[in-house]
Amino acid sequence: MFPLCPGPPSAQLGTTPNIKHIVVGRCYNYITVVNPGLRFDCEDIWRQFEESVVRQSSFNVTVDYHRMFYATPQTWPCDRCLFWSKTKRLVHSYTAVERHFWTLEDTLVGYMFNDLVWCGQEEDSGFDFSSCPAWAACRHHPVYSLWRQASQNFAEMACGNITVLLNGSISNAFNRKSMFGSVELDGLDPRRVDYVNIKVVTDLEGPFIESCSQGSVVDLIQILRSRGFRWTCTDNDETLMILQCIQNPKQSSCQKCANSFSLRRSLTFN
Ligand code: N1C
Repeated sequence: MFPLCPGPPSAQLGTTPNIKHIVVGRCYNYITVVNPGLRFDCEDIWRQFEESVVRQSSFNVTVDYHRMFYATPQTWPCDRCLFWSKTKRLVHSYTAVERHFWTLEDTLVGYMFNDLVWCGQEEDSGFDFSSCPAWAACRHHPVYSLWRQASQNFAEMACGNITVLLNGSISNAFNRKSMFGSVELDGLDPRRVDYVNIKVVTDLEGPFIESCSQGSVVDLIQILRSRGFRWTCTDNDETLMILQCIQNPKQSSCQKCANSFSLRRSLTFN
């Protein structure tokens, strides 16, 4: 059985226009501004990527990116890895505030390919800019294959305390078919990882479907236990709730918070 993946909305579109300029530009930005001092050959990385995708004439074969990964070796410190599932938007506002966390998009490969779409053509040797296969064929989808291989590497490297952010407003917050549930969880090594810290966050106004003691999160905890991981689980972490209030201050559950801020401000200014 292969996982069926919920696709990005752009899955039916063709390769992102100007993909080469975007990827090579992001690579230079990463090694020059984001992480100065890293020595990578951005042109070579692009070449390895392009060759993997365009050499692949059949959509029935999984694209093998190992040469590109070989050109982008990267290690990261323990205690920083942040995994997520169905919380992408929130997770990136969270890491913007909690800066010690690292998601896959903070690694070079994740940074270069985030939000892009690509595929080769059956008969031609270039990218297909007019359409790419539907995400339903995801096991062989070139975008899915890259995230799968990147996610596998990311999980295998994780060490110390790691964190997982799950969405408590959907059922199956922990989904065995998701990238986290099918690839990353199995890639984690209990000898390298001290604690798995689960954070379940709901939308401010609900629905409140899953929590640390309810739904699929309980299954995740069971799997972690059986594999010998130590774990913690937190419902509605305060920082995550405040971040949601900043994005949507009119929500009624934010009013208490807003009132206490305005009270404090009036105390300061009066
Ligand atoms: O299937 P998911 O979530 O559980 O995958 C998320 C999980 C994270 O922990 C990441 O480390 O897998 C990693 N990852 C990405 O970082 C990533 N960035 C963009 C996996 N997928 C990623 N994408 C795209 O989002 C990709 O197209 C993939 O299929 C979706 C997964 O999102 P999800 O279902 O919310």
